[in-house]
Amino acid sequence: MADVTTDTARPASGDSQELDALVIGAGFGGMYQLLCLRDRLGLSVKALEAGGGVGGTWYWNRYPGARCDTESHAYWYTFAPELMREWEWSERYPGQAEIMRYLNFVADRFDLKRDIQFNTRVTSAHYNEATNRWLVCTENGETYTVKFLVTAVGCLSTANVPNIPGLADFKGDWYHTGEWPHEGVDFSGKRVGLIGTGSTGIQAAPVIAETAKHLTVFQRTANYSVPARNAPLTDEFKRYIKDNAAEIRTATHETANGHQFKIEDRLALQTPAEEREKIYQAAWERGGLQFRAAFHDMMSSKEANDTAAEFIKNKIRQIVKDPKTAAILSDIDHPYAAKRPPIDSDYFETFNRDNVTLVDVKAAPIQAITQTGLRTTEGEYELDIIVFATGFDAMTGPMLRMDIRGTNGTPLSEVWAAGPVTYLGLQVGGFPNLFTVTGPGSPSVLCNMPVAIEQHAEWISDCIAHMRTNGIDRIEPRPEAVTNWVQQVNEAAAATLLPMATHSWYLGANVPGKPRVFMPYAGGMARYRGICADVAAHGYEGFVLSPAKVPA
Ligand code: N01
Repeated sequence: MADVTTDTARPASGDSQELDALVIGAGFGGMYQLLCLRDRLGLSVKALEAGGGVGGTWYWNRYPGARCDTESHAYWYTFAPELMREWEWSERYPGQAEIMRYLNFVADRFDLKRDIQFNTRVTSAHYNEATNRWLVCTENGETYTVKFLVTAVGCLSTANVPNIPGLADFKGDWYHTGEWPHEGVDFSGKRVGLIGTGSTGIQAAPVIAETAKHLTVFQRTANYSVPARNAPLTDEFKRYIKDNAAEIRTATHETANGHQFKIEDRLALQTPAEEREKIYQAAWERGGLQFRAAFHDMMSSKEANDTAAEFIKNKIRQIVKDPKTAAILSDIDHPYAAKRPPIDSDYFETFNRDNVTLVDVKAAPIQAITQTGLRTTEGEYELDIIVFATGFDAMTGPMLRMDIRGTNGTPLSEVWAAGPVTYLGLQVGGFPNLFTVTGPGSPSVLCNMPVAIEQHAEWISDCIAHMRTNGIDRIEPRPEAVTNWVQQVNEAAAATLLPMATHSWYLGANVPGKPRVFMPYAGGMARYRGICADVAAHGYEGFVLSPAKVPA
């Protein structure tokens, strides 16, 4: 067992604060977990948050065009009916600023901020087997000794800035979208280079193009996108939300992705071509992520998926006037929605602007960033600003950047060396009383996040309540339960087309050297919810529950 007093988790100064529980993070997940543990269980608990305010992902991702891809009436907390009555969204998809207002409203409404310590980054968490406590250290040198540790660190909170030679010499300014300056960035009169065409780049490009002198989009992998069709909510729809809040909540609990819409039962391959085209056209006009729900076989049959892929590729060719640009944008190498499908507001239309250029960096890779711009194998592009919309070290990155050690001082990085292994995405073997909100192995990023978060936070607090009622002090998964769950995660992914996007961040393929393992559980949120409920109903099957040690 590691001696926690002699390693990096040693208190730097002063006494360690003792609490029942500590939550790391104060985004959607951390805020609700804090509320559950403090207000429902009555624990002494605090949340530590690296940012200067609540919001998590939304606190950091302030890039131009940042907006949620989930419709607002499904992107909120549903645990309190009064909250759903009191809050009113203004648009079909909430923008970053409105989500921040919402999360601050919730934090104030439930007086959460008094137990959140901001500007506090956790650097390490070491488990002490003798005391059955976690010793948690922060960058500021504070330490906490807690029985329960819950990480709510988000799945997409570790920015991935690619290691392109020469970045340090660049004389202009550069930014990663996930660490955007609070004061914003003025693009007017500037030559801007945007690297990355995932959901973020696709949201940002049209907005940057509005004010930049010139925008050059560097595309490595062409991507699908469907119009979002964002618009202000009508009074009638706002009334519908208020009158049907409970039904909307139930719907999000019953669907595979935690959205309010169901995946249609009909099959693309059994639908006559003309009718299928009409269905896709209607879904295109309606807009949004619901496009992928148009047919049941879209994510399980490549042939069915091809019909959706071809429909979108044709749309790109119709929208983009320059045939060469249209060809590069529509040369997509993976099935539709095998990578997270973006939705957009005028993304493809942006390439019809005089001040926007597309550069294919798959054909001519980026070689270096120079003092004055960026060089590919085909030439140099003069730039004043570079925007990296290059994604995140997703799911495992936020956990592994902390020095987390379990029993015997074993580092989490060692246990996850070949990819994340968890039981239900909730716990890791050998890390007792450590819970992960939307951890790898749970539906997480394949689900509408607040829905996944509420289920996790409630399951975790129910589990801790069960422990307290039954004199149980320690919980961790059995090795065979972990092995079995990892197999289920793999099988669930294999039953879909998701692994066919071999360069996706779902597989960790966007970060050099990261193990290629499909990380989220693709079996569907509704099914997962049932599995977790069954596990709890059967006395936390698959977990080892140990009573408090009798003093010697
Ligand atoms: O990141 P990504 P993202 N040279 O990893 C490219 C969520 N989200 O921030 O595909 C050149 O998807 C990379 O190219 P390739 C959502 O879950 C939600 O866009 O690796 N290019 C790709 O094009 C989403 O999936 C919302 O070949 C490089 C891009 O950068 C997740 O966040 C909004 C490169 C990265 O795409 C991440 O999306 C936005 C290099 N060296 C995002 N390295 C809402 O719902 C990377 N790329 C609001």
